[in-house]
Formats: sequence, C-alpha cells, structure tokens
Amino acid sequence: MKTFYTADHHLHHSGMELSFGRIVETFEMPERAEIVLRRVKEVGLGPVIEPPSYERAVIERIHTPDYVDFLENVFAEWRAAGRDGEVWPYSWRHRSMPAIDAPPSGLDARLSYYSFDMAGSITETTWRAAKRAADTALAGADAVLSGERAAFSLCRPPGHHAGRDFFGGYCYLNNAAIAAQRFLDNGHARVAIFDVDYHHGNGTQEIFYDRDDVLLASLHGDPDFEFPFHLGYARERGAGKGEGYNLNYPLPAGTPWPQWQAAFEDAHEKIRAYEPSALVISLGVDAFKDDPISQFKLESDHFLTIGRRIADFGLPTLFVMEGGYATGALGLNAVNVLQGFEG
Ligand code: SP5
Ligand code: ZN
Repeated sequence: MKTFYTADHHLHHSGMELSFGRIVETFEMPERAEIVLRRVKEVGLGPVIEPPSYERAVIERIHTPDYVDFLENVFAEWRAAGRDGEVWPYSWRHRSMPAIDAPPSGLDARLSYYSFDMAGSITETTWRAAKRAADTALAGADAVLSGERAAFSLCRPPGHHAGRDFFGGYCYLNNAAIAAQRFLDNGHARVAIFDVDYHHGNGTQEIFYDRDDVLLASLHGDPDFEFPFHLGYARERGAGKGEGYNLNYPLPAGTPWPQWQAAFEDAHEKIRAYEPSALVISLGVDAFKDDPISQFKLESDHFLTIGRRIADFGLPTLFVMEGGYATGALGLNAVNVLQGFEG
C-alpha cells in the first residue's frame, strides 16, 4: 500500500498543553508522524509519496471560506496586535450565553468563535502544516480513485475534531472529511467513515450530520467522562435526511477488547448494510492500553484484527491518521492495522 507523507507536518508544533492542571509538552508532537513513518519503512509497506499541493477550493468543499481565511491569517493578526508566543483562545460561550451566527470583530472573540478548546495553538506555520495534512489526505483519496485498493494518508496534525468552521482537539482541518468529499465529488454516491480513534470525531459528525451521502460510525470514550464531552452520545443519530446515518458507540473507561470488538462488529454490519462504494478510516490508535491520555485496553495484536476486518468490507479504502500518543507502540499499532488489512 502507498503511504502519503510530507515532512511539512513539522510546520506545526504547539509546544505545550494543559493536562490535569499542569503545563506539559503537548502529546500531539511531530515525533508521532516520524514514528509511524519509520515503521512503514521498517516493514516495507510500500512506497512513501509526497503529496502535491491542492487548490484551496477543495478544502472549501468542507470548511467555510471565512474559517480558512482565519486559519491562514490569524497568526499575523496576533503579531500585529503586539503579542508574543503562539495564538491561543482561552474563553468560550457557556450554555447560558446566547449563540451568535456571525464572527465577532475582536481578535480574541473571533478566536473563541472559531474554536472549542485549547488543546493546540496556532503557530506561525500551523496553517501551512494543516493545509499539507489535507493535501496528504487528498493525495491518498486520489490514489484510491485511480484504482488502488487502499492507501494510507499519514496526516499530521490530525483532523476529526475540526468542524466546518472550528478547530480543537489538536485538529485544524478535517482531513478525513475532505477525503470523503473528494470521493463523492469523483463518482462515489455513498461513502462511509469508520472512526476508530479513541475520541469522538465531533468535527466529522458536525460536518455530515444532516447528510445521507456519508455514513459516520464512531467508537469512542463516552462523552459523559471523556473529551470532547459534549458530543458523541448514542442518541445523536443524524438530522433531516441525515437521520440514521450517524452512529455513535460511546464506551466506558477501561473498555477491554471483547467489548470494543462487539461495538466494532455492530458498526461493521451497519456500514455493510449502507452499501457504500468507498470507505475512509479515521485511524486513531489511542484505544491502545498504554495510551497516555486514553482509557481503553486494546493490545497491539488487536490492531491486526481491526485491519483484517476492515479488509473484509471489500471496499476501496483510505486510511487517514488521527490520534495515538503512546510513542513506544504508535508505529507498531498504526501499521498493524495496515498490515492486517493487507493480510
Ligand atoms: C485527534 C485526537 O486524538 N485528539 C485528542 C485530543 C485530546 N485533547 C484532550 C487531552 C486531555 C489530556 N489530559 C489528560 C492527560 C492524562 N495524563
Ligand atoms: Zn483521539
């Protein structure tokens, strides 16, 4: 299988994050992509290809132009305001405050409007890295569109927490959603996104919630206890013509393989019943037992089984890298899915 990768991911590195009241080095660090790439090469998965640069219009099939402008320009604005360091939002609209439907003009108010947390900052080159991650997803989609059975888009920063016009959860552009749209825009009528990252893909859900041309199935830590907290409940099943095309499998802290696998198999069956013609896997491997920010109990071998069962769909498949923070086993776990798929 071809891997799409660019060293441009180094252009994004939020130095720090707040974790349980402490400022620590961010878990979403550049080394993550290097670790996965090293394993791809070690097992000889296939060629590693630098993605081309795509037009912004392809990204705007998913994200609003005002949000894309914001991502591209906010760092310069931050500096022009005389501020040092990286761009960080710090306050959000509480449920007691009225919602607004247009971006405010003040810099901090706008930062709040376009985000939902402070998991990651915007540095001088974050936009370029996020754009290149989207390019990486698009190049993988195009490889599959031109006949490859599968491809691996080794995206960084990740994407599934980013919505139409917001960032959060280390994500800026929704790489998997952009790739799914690429399939739809090039002859596919129905695409399924199977999100196996430990966290709920709230951005992907927001993007496709009222649509029936994309089925989203997501297995994740129950939002009652786990980030992103406010979305990912089983009762969220889609809206309007999208009703029934959003499937959430919230699972408790400590979920071991048999319980995770049962949810996975239920989602597997529902994805098959949808009869998609292409599949996008939001490939986070943070359900791993030693993940430093997660609470499931999957072991490295289980990722082989996951890959094997994904192959059983018999569909053109794009794997898009999302989370996974156990640096010691990250390469093994991610590439196990791909090797399991290849059989
Ligand atoms: C793509 C993805 O996996 N995003 C995850 C974002 C999680 N952000 C919140 C992390 C909070 C970590 N604090 C707990 C640290 C435990 N030592
Ligand atoms: Zn995650």
